[in-house]
Amino acid sequence: MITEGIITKGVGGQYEIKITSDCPDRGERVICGARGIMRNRRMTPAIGDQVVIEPSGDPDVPYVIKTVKERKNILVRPPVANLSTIILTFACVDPVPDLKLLDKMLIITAKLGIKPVIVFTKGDLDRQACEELQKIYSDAGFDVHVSGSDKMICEEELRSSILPGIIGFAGPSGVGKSTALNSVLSGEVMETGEVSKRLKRGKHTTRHVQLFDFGEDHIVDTPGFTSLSLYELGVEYTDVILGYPEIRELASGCRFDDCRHINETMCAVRGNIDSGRYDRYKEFYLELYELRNTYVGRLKK
Ligand SMILES: Nc1nc2c(ncn2[C@@H]2O[C@H](COP(=O)(O)OP(=O)(O)OP(=O)(O)O)[C@@H](O)[C@H]2O)c(=O)[nH]1
Ligand SMILES: [Mg+2]
Ligand SMILES: [Zn+2]
Repeated sequence: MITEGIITKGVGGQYEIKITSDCPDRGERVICGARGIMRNRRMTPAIGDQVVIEPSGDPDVPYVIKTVKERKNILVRPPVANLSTIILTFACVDPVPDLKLLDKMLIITAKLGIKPVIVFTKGDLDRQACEELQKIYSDAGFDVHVSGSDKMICEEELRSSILPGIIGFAGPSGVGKSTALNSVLSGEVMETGEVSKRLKRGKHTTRHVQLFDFGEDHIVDTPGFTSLSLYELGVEYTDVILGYPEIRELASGCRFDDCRHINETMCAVRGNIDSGRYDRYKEFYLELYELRNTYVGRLKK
């Protein structure tokens, strides 16, 4: 009989697996090694991976991962496989929201086919700032929620936005990902940490990706991160528009079919969307275009 499961946690080179196949052990969590698969396939299993396991004969590590099933997607930052929905979590203050990071995440998740949901936290600290951000991103076409310690996001509210499957939190340290996860699960399952008073930055309280049951679905907490490179993640300049539904919507009004919305005449986009979002679009596009051409140029020499 084949035993299948989902990786819920990585523990020092070993993995915790929740058994999902129809057997008496369904729902149980077991410890697995990953003997051989990393070497043979040059791949590292990730939290969220569906795996086939078999007994190892070793009582300390009773199972071993035999195969990792084909992934729907893998998000490198944070490292989670098979996400259906990502909850991009940013505080409206403390720490100051890094909208460049948010827009990069929106491009990457669109490219990977993961549904983005945006949550702006700490509305209790600056309601107006949160509402302004909510307006910018909902006008752009995204599903946006505001939460605050006076009204935390709850399971019901989140369920109105997510797709079934694996739902993951992502965002910088100290924005309240673990706090929101605890609220959604109505329990203190993850430790939370203060934001540094002097630097107004999070202290990287969550150190590992961890997957929890969420009814029939699963929900994942991840460590905060501060930066990512679109180029290193394989994003092309032609992909940038994927993260900009509001540009795609207006583009049919541009004079030229191949308008890049950068400096073309009679562009229906430039000047007609949020200026911050537009500036970041242009910056990403030009930077990736430049990097691509430098690289191709170098190859030709
Ligand atoms: N005022 C206020 N504080 C909040 C809110 N949400 C979270 N916090 C606080 O912000 C701090 C950081 O919260 P965490 O949940 O640990 O943040 P995190 O995003 O999980 O951070 P890392 O694990 O470091 O990536 C804690 O002191 C929380 O109590 C909120 O909506 N309002
Ligand atoms: Mg955390
Ligand atoms: Zn245009």
